[in-house]
Amino acid sequence: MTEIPKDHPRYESLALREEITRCVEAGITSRQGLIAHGRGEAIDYLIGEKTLPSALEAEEAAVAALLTSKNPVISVNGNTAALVPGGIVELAELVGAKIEVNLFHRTEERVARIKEYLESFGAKDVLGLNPDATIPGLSSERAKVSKEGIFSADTVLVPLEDGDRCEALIGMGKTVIAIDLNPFSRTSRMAHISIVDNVVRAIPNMIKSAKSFRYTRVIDLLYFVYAFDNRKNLEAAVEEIKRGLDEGRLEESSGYSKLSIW
Ligand code: PTJ
Repeated sequence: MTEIPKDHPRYESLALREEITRCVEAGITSRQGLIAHGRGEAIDYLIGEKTLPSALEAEEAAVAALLTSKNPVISVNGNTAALVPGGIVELAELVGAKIEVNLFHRTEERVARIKEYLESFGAKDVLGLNPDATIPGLSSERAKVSKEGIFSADTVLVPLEDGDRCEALIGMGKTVIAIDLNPFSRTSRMAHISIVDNVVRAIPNMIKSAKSFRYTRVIDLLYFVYAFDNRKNLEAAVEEIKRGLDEGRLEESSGYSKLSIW
């Protein structure tokens, strides 16, 4: 582990890298998870490493969808477990969702480690260790699910997903909520509600929303869900990325170094 100085201008980003690396070493996150994390970092940089208004809107709609579902499930992979273990447990409790470990690079040992890790943050009855059902039409290891969890869920929250399972879940008639920094990914395009935000900001925002919705009527929650337009929301995220790039290019030279001979 590298000790990151607290006054480093990129402290938060570097500290997350340390955490995810630690979780690879602890057998929680896959090595491939590091590559996925780097891809996420690059896009996060482009959106200014902040929650966009469009993402906040998607996060509220997602919480409303979870709260109005009969059997909502939060699917957890190695990256999510590393980055927001406590947040997942708190959100699941607030919205009445089950937690199921579901991995692309599945090994029984890693599922058990993630389950144990989530339990150390207070999770109870984490599913995924003994899958007894299969998602039809999906050939990856992600197809292995539990009957009482993802298989029978009406709504599934899938942070850092791959497009194939997203498509398969939608094919099963489920409402799918994705958290994916990439608004161009197949997952983001396909999900019903796509949250283009870093999972480390999205989950705390969703916890806040869930608390603020505590006394909201079901009819009003449903309004949030039905009023949400995923395509429009994704377009807003792409516009924000374009704006960020333009502003970056036009920005005055402050912050840039020049060679003294110039
Ligand atoms: O733990 P496993 O075995 O299930 O494997 C998990 C990974 C993430 C390795 C696996 O699902 C995978 O390969 O995912 P992809 O296809 O690389 O997709 C990950 C998506 O998540 C990409 O679009 C990334 O931009 C995005 N992403 C990466 N980090 C974050 C993120 N989105 C939100 N928050 C992040 N911190």
